[in-house]
Amino acid sequence: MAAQPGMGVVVENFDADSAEDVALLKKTVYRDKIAVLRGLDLDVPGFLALGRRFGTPEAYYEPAYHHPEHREVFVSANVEENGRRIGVPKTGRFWHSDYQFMPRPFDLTLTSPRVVPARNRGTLFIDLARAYEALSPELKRQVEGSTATHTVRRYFKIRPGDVFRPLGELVAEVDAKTPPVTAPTVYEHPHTGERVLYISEGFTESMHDADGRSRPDLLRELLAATGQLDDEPSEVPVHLQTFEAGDVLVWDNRALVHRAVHTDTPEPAVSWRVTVHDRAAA
Ligand code: 7UC
Ligand code: FE
Repeated sequence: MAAQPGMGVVVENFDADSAEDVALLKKTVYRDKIAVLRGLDLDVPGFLALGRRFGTPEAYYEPAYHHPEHREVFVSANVEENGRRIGVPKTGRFWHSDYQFMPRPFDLTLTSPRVVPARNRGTLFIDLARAYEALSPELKRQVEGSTATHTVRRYFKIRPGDVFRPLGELVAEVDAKTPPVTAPTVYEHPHTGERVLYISEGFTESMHDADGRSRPDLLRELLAATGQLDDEPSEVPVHLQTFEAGDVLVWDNRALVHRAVHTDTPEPAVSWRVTVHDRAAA
């Protein structure tokens, strides 16, 4: 394999059957956060098999997202296939980290765009390790010992079968199935040792400081400082990752937040995703 370092490193001639290439790619992803594999030409089983080279895939908890033959493959699509709806349209149009609202977020995300619109293409990323580093000493002091609470509530998608159900009943069901998860605001990345400010505009609903006080002001200030509030200046750059149909993106989901750029025009867009845990459960 050949690669140029930097966020969004492009990798040519990656050999998924080579243990050496897999180990080198993992290192590259933890260091550079995003890798783009070119020219692999994978089908759905091949893409899932590639995911297994990086860890243990976990299927998304909502079946509406599953590929009909391979439940571990999550499908984002705004088109029908042979008159049948496959996957869910317009996913992830908000700053988030995959499964941040679950007790065990995914370590790595692999996506493969299959149909890429001509306009509004790409995915935006912010490096939360870099964001932590860029915080003022005063903000670093304030996040020390604090916790953040995450929930999917605001972005849970109404399923076709939910039509005419009372909203209160749906919200109660979402809360029962995916109760809010509280975790330290900053955690140490197991592979890089970097401190990561693990919050997102989409999923983080509240913060409590080291003394247990609710701190909506601090959460807002941190979201602004990490570049997740539009129109607020921030120290950290937003990275636009572009790709072509058939590429495979592999990213460090625990160190980044991302946001899909979706088209509002009727242009078709389809992508596959496999998410993996790269270590044994604690
Ligand atoms: O439809 C979506 O935007 C999916 C989102 C609520 N969750 C993706 C994830 O992996 O956390
Ligand atoms: Fe996502």
